[in-house]
Amino acid sequence: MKKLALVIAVAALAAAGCDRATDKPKPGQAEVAAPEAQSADTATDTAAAGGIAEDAPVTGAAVADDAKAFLEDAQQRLEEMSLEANHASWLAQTYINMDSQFVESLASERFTSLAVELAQQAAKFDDVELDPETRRMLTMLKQGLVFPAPNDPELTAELAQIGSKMQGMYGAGKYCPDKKTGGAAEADEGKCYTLTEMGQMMANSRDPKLLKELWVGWRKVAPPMKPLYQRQVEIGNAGAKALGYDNLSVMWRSKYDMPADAFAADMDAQWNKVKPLYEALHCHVRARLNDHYGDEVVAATGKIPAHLLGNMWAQEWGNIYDIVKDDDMEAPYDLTQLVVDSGMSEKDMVKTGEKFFTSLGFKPLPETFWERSQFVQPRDRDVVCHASAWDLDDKDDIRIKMCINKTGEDLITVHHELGHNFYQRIYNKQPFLYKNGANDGFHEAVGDTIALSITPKYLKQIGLMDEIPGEDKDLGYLMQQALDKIAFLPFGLLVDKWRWQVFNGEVPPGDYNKAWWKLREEYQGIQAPVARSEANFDPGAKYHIPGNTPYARYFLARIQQFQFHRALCEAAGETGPLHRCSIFKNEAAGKKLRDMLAMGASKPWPDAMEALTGQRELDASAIVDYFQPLMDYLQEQNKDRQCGW
Ligand code: X8Z
Ligand code: ZN
Repeated sequence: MKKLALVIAVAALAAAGCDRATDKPKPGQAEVAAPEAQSADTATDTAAAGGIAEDAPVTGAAVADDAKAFLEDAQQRLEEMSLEANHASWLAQTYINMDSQFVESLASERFTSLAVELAQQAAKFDDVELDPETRRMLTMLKQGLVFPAPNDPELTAELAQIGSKMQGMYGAGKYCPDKKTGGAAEADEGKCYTLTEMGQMMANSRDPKLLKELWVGWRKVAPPMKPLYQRQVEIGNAGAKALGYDNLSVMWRSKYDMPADAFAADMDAQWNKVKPLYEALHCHVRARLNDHYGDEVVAATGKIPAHLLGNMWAQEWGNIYDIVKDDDMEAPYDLTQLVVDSGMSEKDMVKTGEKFFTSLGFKPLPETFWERSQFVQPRDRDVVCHASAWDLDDKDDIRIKMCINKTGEDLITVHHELGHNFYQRIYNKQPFLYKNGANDGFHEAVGDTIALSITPKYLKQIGLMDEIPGEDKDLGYLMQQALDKIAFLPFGLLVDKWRWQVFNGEVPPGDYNKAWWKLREEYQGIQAPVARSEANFDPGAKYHIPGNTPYARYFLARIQQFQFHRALCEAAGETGPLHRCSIFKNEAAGKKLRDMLAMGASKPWPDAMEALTGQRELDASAIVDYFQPLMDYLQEQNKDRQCGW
């Protein structure tokens, strides 16, 4: 979810990246410049006035009170300022034009400069002994911005303008087939395709020529972004330095209640645990694609061409289930078919999601949610269609922004977005700086956790299915799930691996695209279907790069959601296999979830994890166990194949 336009600056403070509010400042390793000394008296006066005097020494017993007064004032100012920025951002994303971008970037600029000013003031308390609560809030204040600007009005304005511009370029991006050279998509002469339309075509077409054309066509949106992105990184790095971080990479990785390098190492450790599952799935999918398309299109060994996996970025492969399944591997249901057959509208899809949450004891969504959300793509203007959830006022003005298609995939995404909104709503009694997820992975995991309960049993309960299919259908169900959940993992990992290398200078602008494809090939075992060069900027064709939404959160969420699901099913007293468990209407599970979510960011994330699961760490065993029956099947299928790439 995104909170808003502040993406750039403080996303911390506003709505959520697909919840920008998610980026409110959070604690983490403080690699901040040593503070200057400041006397207690001076600190008191200046803090009460809403600022810390330049060069004033911070020492003495009264400093704790000063810090508290400073925090109180800072939170109030940020809350006020974020309101303006959030509304401007909503406008810019739902009416993309030059005026809305102008207004958004001004609001974002004001917000960033306030947040930077406050972050720098917070750093002055670095060497002072304070109670853990005050320390946590100060750290969050310092770490709140996604792209901090240095303390320079011109650079702050430039950064804000770049952010609005790139977001607009992505949102308004279209592929217009070249009529002269012709193409598979040429049938509709003169038509330009939106990303939403192309996404549907990538999901459903099995024509490799058309798929390749769309894959290449969409990526034409990105090269003009490259100089903007490069400049954004320069300014953001200067901003991170001014806050005492070596660079933005360190700052981004410092938001997880552990040192930056320990966080990166934990991500790698989790990846290593799920990698065998990914490799087995990759091997099987490649073999099936080879059967379907033949050697000319997909070789039986090596990397898989990226345009054949049912998704514009090859990040989730559920749309090619029909190619991957065995003849006798019937899935228990086709969710798209169920949605279509039920005759439900886009709004009904959201109502269905809401009902799941209210069945767990969450308050129904406010009337304004229904009045102000965007569910369908408007016909008359450009909007940013990438799904997001918003919290505009940190109280009750929550909304989602989607361009819903009546598909199973979008029904799941509705649950994902509502997870952000219900989280935002339930922690809205916390102080401003704690109105956030325990970490950003938690925010991304809530709705997905609920969606893991969209099992046949649940679908029967809500009248979408007549009978619960027998266990013989379980393997098909697990395959469908794995094509989305397991296939995503390396992509979830590599997007920020790329950004971390760009931010720390390991990858210079002249190597942006080469480094991107190196990671795509190494981790996902896929390859571009046509030659790429530095004239391309393929990372820019993925929303979260121009949209400045950190991505490690989605990798974390994929691991965490299975831990959450396992714990909630246990609370619900479910004893069967996890893939058959649904917590719909379960009071005990609902209470456990609500209690954890209500903590917001008030405690380090291991505390929140423990409250729900009894564990204090990420534990990939939940996802590995969930898919064990499928893993057994894949190993059997792959036994005479040469796997790997
Ligand atoms: O961006 C999203 C959500 C909004 S937070 C729709 N997701 C990532 C993506 O689409 O790339 C959810 C899964 C990963
Ligand atoms: Zn999300």
